[in-house]
Amino acid sequence: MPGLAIVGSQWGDEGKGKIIDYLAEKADMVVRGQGGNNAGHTVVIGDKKYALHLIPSGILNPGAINVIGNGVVFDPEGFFNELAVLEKDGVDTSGIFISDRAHIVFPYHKVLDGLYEAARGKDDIGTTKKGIGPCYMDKIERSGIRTCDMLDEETFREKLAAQIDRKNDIIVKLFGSTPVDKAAMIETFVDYAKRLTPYIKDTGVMVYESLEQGNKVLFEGAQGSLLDVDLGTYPYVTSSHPTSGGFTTGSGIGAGAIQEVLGITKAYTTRVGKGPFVTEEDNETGNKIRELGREYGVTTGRPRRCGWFDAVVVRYSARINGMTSLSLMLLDVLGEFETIKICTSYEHDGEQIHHFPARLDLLENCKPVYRELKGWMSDISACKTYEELPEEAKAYIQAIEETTGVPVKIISVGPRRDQTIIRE
Ligand code: 2SA
Ligand code: MG
Repeated sequence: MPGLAIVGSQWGDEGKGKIIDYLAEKADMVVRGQGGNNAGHTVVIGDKKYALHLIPSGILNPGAINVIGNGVVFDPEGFFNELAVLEKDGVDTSGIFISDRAHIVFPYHKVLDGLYEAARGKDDIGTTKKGIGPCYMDKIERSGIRTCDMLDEETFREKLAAQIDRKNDIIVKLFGSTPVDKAAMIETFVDYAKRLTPYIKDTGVMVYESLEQGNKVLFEGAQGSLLDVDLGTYPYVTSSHPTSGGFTTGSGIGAGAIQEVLGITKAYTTRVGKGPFVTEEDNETGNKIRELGREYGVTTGRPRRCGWFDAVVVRYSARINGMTSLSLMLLDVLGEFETIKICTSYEHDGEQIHHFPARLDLLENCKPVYRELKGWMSDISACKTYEELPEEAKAYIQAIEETTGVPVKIISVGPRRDQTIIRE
């Protein structure tokens, strides 16, 4: 820290929630800069498990300010549901602020998410159907509605009414589907607007001033780098920038504000939704990883596709994020494998590929080139230090450092806070 960015180095679900919660203990501020409640960040405290989607993972650490930045697409309904769960548990939620420049997700965005996906047929993206893509479409098209538009009731009513008419036109005329209820939606959102007013601030100023004061600010990435709309496996991506660059425009700070970039990496690879996945094990091995790692979506409950660690992916991720260190997650899950594989490069038509390619048709025909390592075949979930880890696990960590070019500073051997090994 002071400016520490935490990014997912694969396709999301690397365990960012756990590490952000862990590091948030020492942070003054935790900032989300992209995505929306398509994210699913799991934080385990004692025997309580929290699934956070929109609210930054710093919320479980009293004292930290939690900022939902301008680059986030903000779903009021999802926000209040999440808030209710936390408040029921006695979590102090007073330190949450929402950028006045954040775009709002409305129910028609969710309807359109479903309709666009259905229209793609077998070429669907496999979205979370949270309306994320359609909301970013409006933002880029320059017709979106922002939280600052909620602050004046009359303007908000006008803007929303006009937008609902436009969306209903598409829903009815283009898709032949049922229109959304205009009057009911306006009343619901006018009520949300009143309840949200105290949270809506110019958060860019708050983040800037906190950094100026020398505070520790943690930028919390959602999803993963390979889901970046520019740099990921397009079109099988999300509609935002889950890479370190996304934090500058997404929270209104300069690039120089980020001094460290911590890449969160699973000890294997998973992906939900469609798209190429070179090291996928769509077989017994993949099923075993899924069961041992409990690999099911936090937001949608979908089973995740599983496979071996892909160093081509993480090396690429390290480059596009400027990663300074890695946090290796879920290492304990690999404790029941005789042999563990790391993909060091791809092979395509007899040619070796070392840099992650743009072309999906090419990626789909790439074969993984593996380095095989001996598994440790033991339960490491009680290990407290690096020294306590079995030699085979240390060799695996070393191979990851070698093949990705990034030092592994944190190792996670279980979901709890005390199952975290910090290497000095
Ligand atoms: P969207 O809804 O437009 O963002 O979907 C586009 C693609 O992005 C993927 N995506 C995700 N991948 C992993 N984890 C995500 N969050 C949840 C979780 C997902 C869940 O933490 O488990 O519960 O299913 C997430 N959000 C979006 C998505 O699968 C599409 O490939
Ligand atoms: Mg997740």
